[in-house]
Amino acid sequence: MGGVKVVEVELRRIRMPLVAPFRSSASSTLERDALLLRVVTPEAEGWGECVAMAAPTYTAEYVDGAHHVVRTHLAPRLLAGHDLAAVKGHPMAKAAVEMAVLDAELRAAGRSLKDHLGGVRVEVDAGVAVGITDDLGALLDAVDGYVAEGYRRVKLKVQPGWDVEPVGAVRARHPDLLLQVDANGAYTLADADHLARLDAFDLALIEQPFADDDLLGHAELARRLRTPICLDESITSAAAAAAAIALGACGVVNIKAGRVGGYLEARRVHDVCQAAGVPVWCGGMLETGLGRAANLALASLPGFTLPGDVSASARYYDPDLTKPFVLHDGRLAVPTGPGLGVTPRPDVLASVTTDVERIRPPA
Ligand code: NPG
Repeated sequence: MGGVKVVEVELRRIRMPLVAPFRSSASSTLERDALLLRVVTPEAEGWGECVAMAAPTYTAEYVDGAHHVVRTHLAPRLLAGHDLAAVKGHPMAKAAVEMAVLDAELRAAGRSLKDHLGGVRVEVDAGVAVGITDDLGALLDAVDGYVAEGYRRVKLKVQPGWDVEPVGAVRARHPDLLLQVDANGAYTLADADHLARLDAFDLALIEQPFADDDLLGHAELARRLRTPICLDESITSAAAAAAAIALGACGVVNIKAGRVGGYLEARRVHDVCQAAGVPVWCGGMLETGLGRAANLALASLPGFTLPGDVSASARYYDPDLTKPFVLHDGRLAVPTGPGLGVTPRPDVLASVTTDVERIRPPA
């Protein structure tokens, strides 16, 4: 993102109904209230999607806050040609700005995000995240449906009171399924013996069992469990990944560009993990087709050896904002066109937009 001239930044809020509600220990969502960015350069325009949710329950960021920091601090700096690194924190807001600028630059250069990041795969295995349900029957029905659709990996959300029993029930019904769980930090080290009961189910990993700053707790748990520990919220940068790996706090890393401040830092997290022999996978944040396209580009890098939370559009949206991503034999094609390789469909975009604001450099 070196010295590109941006002449306009558009901030657009959208509200998209979810195909099915999504519930975890960190959030409960019926519709996606998201911030989109469109940047205009003399040569092209580019789209960015901010993954911050309505409430600050996953990490500290939330969509109104991200909107404010883009409008007040990031867009003016971008339009003035200044570095965004001077602004502390706000990785999801920065990632959205970077995504839009990268898209514009790559479109002007006729180069795909996949090639720019160093992607090597033309398609990636699709995984799906299944939220907490009202009862076991609803969970088993949901998992059966996704397995029938061809998903190659299932992740179950867990929390205290919803763990050993539902995970055991899914495992009994699907003995060979690539299965993993995600706690979004809902446990503490005092739960270690209880969590060790999950070892019976041959899980690929347990994701973020403890609070994001508890690297030592995760390292202790890793010594007590056979199931590999994967970190999500804890991994805020390539430096954080290096520290977590050195401490023995994780054997697997979930990479989300929004959480680490952008796709370029996400690639650096990938590089750190690959050098350490730590497998990575691409997380998801209920992205529209724009973010989904970028996630597919990221997931095409060589170190992404585990299926991620990159699902078909239909898992979340109908219609999607872009041409829908569809499963073919449990896989999704990585876009190959310039930039993200996709753009919003004007009719859908118009129908989901709740607010638009354009910022230009001061005259
Ligand atoms: O498939 O996009 C997806 C969602 C995958 O479970 C998923 N995301 O904690 O990883 C997570 C969770 C999440 C969703 C977190 C929304 C924050 C917001």
